[in-house]
Amino acid sequence: MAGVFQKTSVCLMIWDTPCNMTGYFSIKMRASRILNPDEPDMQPIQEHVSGAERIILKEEIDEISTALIHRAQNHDNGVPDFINLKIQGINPETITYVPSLPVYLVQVSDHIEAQKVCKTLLEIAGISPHSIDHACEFLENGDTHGRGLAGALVMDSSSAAIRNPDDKGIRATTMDFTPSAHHKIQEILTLYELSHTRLKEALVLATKVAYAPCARAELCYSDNPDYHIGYISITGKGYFRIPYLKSLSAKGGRVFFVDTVDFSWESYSRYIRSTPVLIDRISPFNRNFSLDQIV
Ligand code: PML
Ligand code: MG
Repeated sequence: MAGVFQKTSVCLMIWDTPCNMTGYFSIKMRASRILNPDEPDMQPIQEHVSGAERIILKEEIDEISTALIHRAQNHDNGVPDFINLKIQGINPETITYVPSLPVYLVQVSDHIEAQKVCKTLLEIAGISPHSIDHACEFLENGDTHGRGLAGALVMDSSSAAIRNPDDKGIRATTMDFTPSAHHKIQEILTLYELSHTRLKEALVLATKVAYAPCARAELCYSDNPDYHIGYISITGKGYFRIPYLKSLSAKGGRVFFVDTVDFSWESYSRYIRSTPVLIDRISPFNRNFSLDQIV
């Protein structure tokens, strides 16, 4: 039956001690629905509804599982008919611990200024004008069919060549804050009145991507139609959060800029998808950052 929640699949894999001495578990939720349930003769068309993931301690599994299933069923994108929840122990030897990127809250008054700051920052990061134009054009208009990409485009920072081998976007997954860093970021977000935003999830993703082999920078416009905020992150420099970056009609998405020298899709994609990365220290937040301070 259309639009009726049908199924939750839970897949629990416990990695026993001594491998899991730190007690961390990856928990991933994906919710989708069939768009053509009343057409049994046709191939089912599955639409993504929502997804989220955390890296948590064993004692948090019950609470976070419930929260993620609740989130899956209460999303603006609609009611799912399939929810997949996967919980997997993490071998502690595979975890990379990093500090979060320093955050710069950029002050701009409109979209034109936001775009100017964006281009200046990407130039400072060493991205060629050609690659900047291609990336902005892609996030504005989507692919040749006018569609946004599920996952990110990986682009050569000088030639604008696309490194994704199969026209599919790559999703950065398996990353989070440690419990104490999580507590700290919540405190900072409350102080800056940013708790209601998407900054926390975006910062953890941008930080992981910034530490990837050959990473240079990232450009993100939210793919949520009602969210106009975007960011540039630059490896070794920070997360520059820019209001009005996205035009109202933009498709949105992410572009990861990489250096070509020594680039290997195999090791890059393995890191982006599956190396567990935990932020264990929160770097400073800087308010009222403006173009004058950049040029
Ligand atoms: C923020 O700093 O508020 C997040 C900006 C990018 C959001 C990307 C998304 O929609 O997930
Ligand atoms: Mg999104």
